[in-house]
Amino acid sequence: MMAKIPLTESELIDRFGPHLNREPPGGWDAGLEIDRVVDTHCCFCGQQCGIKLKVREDRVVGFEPRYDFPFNEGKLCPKGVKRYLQGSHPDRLLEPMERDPSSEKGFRDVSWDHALDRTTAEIRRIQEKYGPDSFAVLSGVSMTNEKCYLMGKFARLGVGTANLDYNGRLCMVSAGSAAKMALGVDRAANPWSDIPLVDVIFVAGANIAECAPITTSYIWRARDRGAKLIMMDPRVTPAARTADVFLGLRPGTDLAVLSAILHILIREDWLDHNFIANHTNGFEEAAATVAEATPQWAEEISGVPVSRIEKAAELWGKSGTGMLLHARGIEHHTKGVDNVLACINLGLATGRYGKPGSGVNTITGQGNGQGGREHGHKTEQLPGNRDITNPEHREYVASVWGCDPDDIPGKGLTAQEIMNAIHAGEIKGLLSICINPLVSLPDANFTREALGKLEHYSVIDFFLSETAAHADIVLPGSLHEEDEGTVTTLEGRVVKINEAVPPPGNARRDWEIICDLARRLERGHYFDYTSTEEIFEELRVASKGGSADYAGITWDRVVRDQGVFWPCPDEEHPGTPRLFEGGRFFHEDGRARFIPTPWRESAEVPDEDYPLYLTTGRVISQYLSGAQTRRIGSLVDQYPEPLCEMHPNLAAKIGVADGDNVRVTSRRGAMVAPAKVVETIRPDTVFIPYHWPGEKSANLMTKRAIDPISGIPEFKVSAVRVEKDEGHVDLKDDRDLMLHRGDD
Ligand SMILES: Nc1nc2c(c(=O)[nH]1)N[C@H]1C(S)=C(S)[C@@H](COP(=O)(O)OP(=O)(O)OC[C@H]3O[C@@H](n4cnc5c(=O)[nH]c(N)nc54)[C@H](O)[C@@H]3O)O[C@H]1N2
Ligand SMILES: Nc1nc2c(c(=O)[nH]1)N[C@H]1C(S)=C(S)[C@@H](COP(=O)(O)OP(=O)(O)OC[C@H]3O[C@@H](n4cnc5c(=O)[nH]c(N)nc54)[C@H](O)[C@@H]3O)O[C@H]1N2
Ligand code: SF4
Ligand SMILES: [Mo]
Repeated sequence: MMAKIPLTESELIDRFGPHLNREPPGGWDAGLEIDRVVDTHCCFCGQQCGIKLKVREDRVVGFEPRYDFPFNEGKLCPKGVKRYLQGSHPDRLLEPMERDPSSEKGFRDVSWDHALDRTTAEIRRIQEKYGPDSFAVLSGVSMTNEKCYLMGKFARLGVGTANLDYNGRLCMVSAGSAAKMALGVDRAANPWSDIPLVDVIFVAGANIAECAPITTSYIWRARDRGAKLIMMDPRVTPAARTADVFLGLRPGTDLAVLSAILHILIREDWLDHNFIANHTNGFEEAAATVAEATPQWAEEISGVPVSRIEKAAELWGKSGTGMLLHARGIEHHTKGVDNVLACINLGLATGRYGKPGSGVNTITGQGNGQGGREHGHKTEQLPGNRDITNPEHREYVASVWGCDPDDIPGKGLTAQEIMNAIHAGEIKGLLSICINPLVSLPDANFTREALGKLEHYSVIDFFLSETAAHADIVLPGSLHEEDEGTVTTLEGRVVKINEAVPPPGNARRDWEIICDLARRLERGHYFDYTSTEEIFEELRVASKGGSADYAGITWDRVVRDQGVFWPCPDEEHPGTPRLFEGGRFFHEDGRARFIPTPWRESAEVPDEDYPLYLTTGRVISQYLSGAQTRRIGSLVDQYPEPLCEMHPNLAAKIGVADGDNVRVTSRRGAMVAPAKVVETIRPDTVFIPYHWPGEKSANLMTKRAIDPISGIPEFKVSAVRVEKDEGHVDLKDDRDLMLHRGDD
């Protein structure tokens, strides 16, 4: 047997990028005549700003903002401005590749026939030997609704595995589970045009200015009208610097503060009794659960002074309109679902649903984080946000797909559980598209070990991501601008992505690759599409009657009306920008549920050996695992490497100055990063952005503990030690790990 010795990650970077794409002065399009300008949307965050791509000779050479798209009205953030540099990037994958340790790149180019046949042969071999669920599929929601829907159907009917999940498991699932449990539907309650109407805004665990930059301008419009701002974060983020009340809590203690706020609302009778009586169930149980949650108790747990908790409760309780916006700061926890339920309880107690300027909303993160979590991408879900364990739902979707309900596998494992099962040797094969788990899952050393155990791994991407570097087969898929389709923005607005250029070289559109794989698996009859619009037409039917109902949405309407908000059950329906009007929720009885959320600790809290909190997140110029933004020169220049944010008191205690290297160690792993000494963080907490791989990965230290309901990992709380360091951390050598792989 020839051992498979891949290149190490640093060797791969030397030979295979990331290289930086830099613009010449004035931009690539300076002085060029442009063939066409294509209206589309940014490929990055869930705000989906409208942009125009400038095309010359089938290459994207520049961009312009779109002033006609009502959400951003021409405003963009630094990533949107430079996103167009990906297509012409020297790292763009142009040929299918197969692992070849003897070649300089670690891979050799192969034909599409060979790459697809080997993938299907491995799917068959592994499933025959170990059972259908031993081959897993991981997918991602930077992709259009059409591709997300297709991946759900492909995993179930093409591969025939229950083990399909997606990167929203690392992102949106705590908010989604809580909203479905309490309100019966998983979507923001309001269009963003409601934000300027608020009297009070409560932002819980969201770095709005850096991660939802355009939302900042909506908040400024409310502030111009005199709206008050409450921010809850262990860091004084840029928007928090302007807050009326800043709740600077210990990571992982939101539930205590939120419970104390409900306690005060009840104590002071700042409640909407009519709303509670007519539109909700379960208030008494929720009230009983917070009976002991006094502000003094919450101060002890969270470190937030009683006076601030009282002030926040008063602002929330006494203002006319009010909106609560939350994001991963409260959701990336083993109690992420409970944290969101506690926010919803505050909204229900004050009757803040279904009215202009009032609501509790998650700020969806990923580009198609909303649409991609509706149409059967999640292991527990079928299109229209149906439930894969519900016999009626299975029957309906089977009737649309033309299969027997028994042909649709059941609920499988969630993303982190899939990686655990790979590590345990229970899952032997993997196909992934649009996800970079080696950088984005917690406990990166564990993920690396797991990847080394796979008997077969095929990946579809347009760059060789750090995870793709561990693949046996790499299939060059399509960039955002190389295909068309729809995405659903963080507001629940379905918008159109337009193709600007065809895929370059021998790269193919993602959906065509998937359909070709299905044909080779002899399941082609289910995947007989000739265009993405045909996939959308099927999605409309499959979603009909589900809570995420797209039946009345057509591509024509989406283009004509600058987007359509779901639910939209028929073509005459105007769409639904604001949910719950008239106090009607999506449960069968029309009522929302208060769900009690008793206090509990995070999975790991600081102790003598690991005395500090590590929390992780983002910076404005980088996106997610960085596979895309670490290749764009001007974005890298803005924030070239991860820095460890710490308070001057902590810096003094461990004897470091700004810029000195510190070693951050948890029970899982360690990294070295320069200290960034700032007064805007709690002295017991350090913050490291997670956009980098290898020895620069914040996920070397994070923990695989997940929320029992949503399955989201606890990215926001780890216990660490921080020391001054001059040195360098050695990664486990992945060559040793890869020697275990025995399929050739
Ligand atoms: N620039 C940029 N923008 C992005 C992205 C990106 O990668 N880069 N990604 C997009 C995606 S997919 C997502 S999910 C969103 C994420 O958007 P956000 O959730 O806003 O971003 P994060 O940085 O993950 O975390 C938000 C804040 O949570 C705080 N926090 C940490 N621990 C706690 C805690 O225990 N409680 C509270 N209340 N706060 C805590 C952090 O200090 C941080 O300021 O951004 C989207 N937009
Ligand atoms: N420590 C820590 N870890 C975190 C977080 C955190 O706050 N802290 N945040 C978590 C969150 S909220 C998220 S959303 C995840 C994100 O984690 P990932 O989803 O793993 O990150 P991405 O960078 O989006 O990876 C997407 C990959 O797919 C490719 N890709 C993008 N679009 C397409 C497409 O249309 N087609 C194909 N074929 N490929 C495509 C990109 O090149 C990239 O390689 O990370 C999570 N990890
Ligand atoms: S990353 Fe988000 S805020 Fe920035 S331009 Fe793209 S969609 Fe807009
Ligand atoms: Mo995310």
